[in-house]
Amino acid sequence: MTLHEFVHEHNADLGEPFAQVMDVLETFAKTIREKVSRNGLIEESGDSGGTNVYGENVQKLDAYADKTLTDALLACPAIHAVGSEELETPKTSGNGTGVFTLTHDPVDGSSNIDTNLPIGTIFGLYPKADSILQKGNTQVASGYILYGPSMLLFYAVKGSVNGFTFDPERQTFVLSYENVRVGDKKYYAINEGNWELFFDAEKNYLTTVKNSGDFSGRYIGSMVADIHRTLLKGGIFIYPADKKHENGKLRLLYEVAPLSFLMMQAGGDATSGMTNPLELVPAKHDQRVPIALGSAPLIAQYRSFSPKG
Ligand code: P6P
Repeated sequence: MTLHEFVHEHNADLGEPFAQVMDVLETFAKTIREKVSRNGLIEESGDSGGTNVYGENVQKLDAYADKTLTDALLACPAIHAVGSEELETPKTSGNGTGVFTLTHDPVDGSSNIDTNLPIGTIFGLYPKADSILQKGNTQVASGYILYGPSMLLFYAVKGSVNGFTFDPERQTFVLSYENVRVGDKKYYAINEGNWELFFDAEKNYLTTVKNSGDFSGRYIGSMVADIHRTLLKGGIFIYPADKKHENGKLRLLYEVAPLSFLMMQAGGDATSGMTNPLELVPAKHDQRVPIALGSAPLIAQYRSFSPKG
């Protein structure tokens, strides 16, 4: 079953506008797959020499992907507004027909593209509202595209997560992971290079994890790839607050909320400090928050080390 067929059969409650958005995402994914597979040979390779609104280095692919996806969404009748990690302010379509706002991180982990590591696109879909600063639990859908050895698209709606693999012969995504539930393996994913920055809660937690002999460490440094492994195999992904990143590094609106919503629909859990990240109203579009997400028992164990836990 193709993605298009699946959406029409299983998400009819979200209507034709939802199917239109998923079609835009599939077309975008095919475009980026083309670029990623020829990195180093094309104009969109390497560093743009510019910086984004946060003063971070922008890869040419970041800028290309952001413009490509944002423009395609603004031309979609279903879209009222688009928020992008790369844009200072959201853009509205002005089409009068839009019923959704989509937030996206067009290329997450782009610093890994030059080493041929997996990178991803993250998206969250909300009912049309006056502001994009909405709680993550108002999302009607969220998901990611993973550009790896195969290209995957996973998305969640309330109560279910399904995954699709891109078939180059058919030039479309085909259902490959139905009704995904978070795995039960014990992988932990955290950048241990930040050990000296960690607060005692993380140091005590990691010491317990290592002494248990039950866990394996895995860290790719591309959030979509780390989250995808955590979803399929199980485990915990952590980007905590630390002495240098007082609110963590990852952005609530563009990374944390969509991936937490997806993990929870697969039976997993997520915590930002001691708070459910989906209950947080972003104070600003690029608000960063600490995050741990993964299988519920491992999140509960991590929470128990929090000073307030
Ligand atoms: P660090 C990539 O730059 C990213 O935004 C996420 O994809 C990833 O999880 C994180 O940052 C990695 O950050 O500090 O461990 O390199």
